[in-house]
Amino acid sequence: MLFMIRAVLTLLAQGAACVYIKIEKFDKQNGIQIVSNVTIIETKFARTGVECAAFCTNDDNCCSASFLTDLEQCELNEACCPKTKQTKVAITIRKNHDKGSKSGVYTIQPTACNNISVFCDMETDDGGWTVIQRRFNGTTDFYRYWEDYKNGFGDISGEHWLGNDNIYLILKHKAYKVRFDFEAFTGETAYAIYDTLNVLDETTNYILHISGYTGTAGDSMKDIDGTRNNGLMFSTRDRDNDISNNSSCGIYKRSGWWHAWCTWANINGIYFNNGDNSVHWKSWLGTKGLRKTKMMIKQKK
Ligand SMILES: [Ca+2]
Repeated sequence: MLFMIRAVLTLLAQGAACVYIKIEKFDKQNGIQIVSNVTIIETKFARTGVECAAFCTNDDNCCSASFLTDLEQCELNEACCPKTKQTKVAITIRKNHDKGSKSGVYTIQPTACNNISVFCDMETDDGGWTVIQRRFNGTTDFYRYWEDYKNGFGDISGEHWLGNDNIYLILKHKAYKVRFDFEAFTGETAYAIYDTLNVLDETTNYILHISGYTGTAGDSMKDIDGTRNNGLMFSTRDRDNDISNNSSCGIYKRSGWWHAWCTWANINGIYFNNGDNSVHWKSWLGTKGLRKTKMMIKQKK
């Protein structure tokens, strides 16, 4: 058998219609979920935490599930398959821990009946990171319009933008930090972590809140004047919400971003370019184009 089956429990008690368990298909050799086909191959119903636990306990391939006793909700944790218990009021059922610690595509449920496929990075910085953006070979065009950035684009298991609506939904209920990872074409690497990240909904044009930099790449969440990208709206080539009166940063930088005038953090720029519209993190290597970028989030402890 080339594949193994792993159950991922995403149960919610908010109305019976939303209560189910999904069993998803994984590649046995590398632990990556098979997403090209239909990934949900079986759906079961559960009414209580005991039932939730029993499903997982009785299934040799079950990874983990948790039942929140205060909310009477049974769910997969907000982001990636948990390595550690997230809350004192949760019963966590966890088995086959090694299977649950592989990077790959997982389905998460930030709100009832709202599933999002995400790539989980389980290796970097203790794992458990939900990837928002990833580039590593230039095969996906990032010079896109508002609707594309709103809904997300690319291949979740490859280069992609998760989508502003999805980012908003994930960040909505709990506190998150964000990590950026970079690799130059020379092979050098650097990272930047911001202790706080939040993104508001589309009615605000996805206003960004980001603060608390640490890392090795420097803080590039600002523009040439030093104006912070914090507090600003999202802009794309067809929606100019930046603070530059005489130009459109979405066009000038060839990227969707929370542009000020415009940004030092142009990770959605043009791949294989150098200069103002390249994929760059200016505080690290200026406007030299980068080979790999990754933007990912994790719940704060
Ligand atoms: Ca403008």
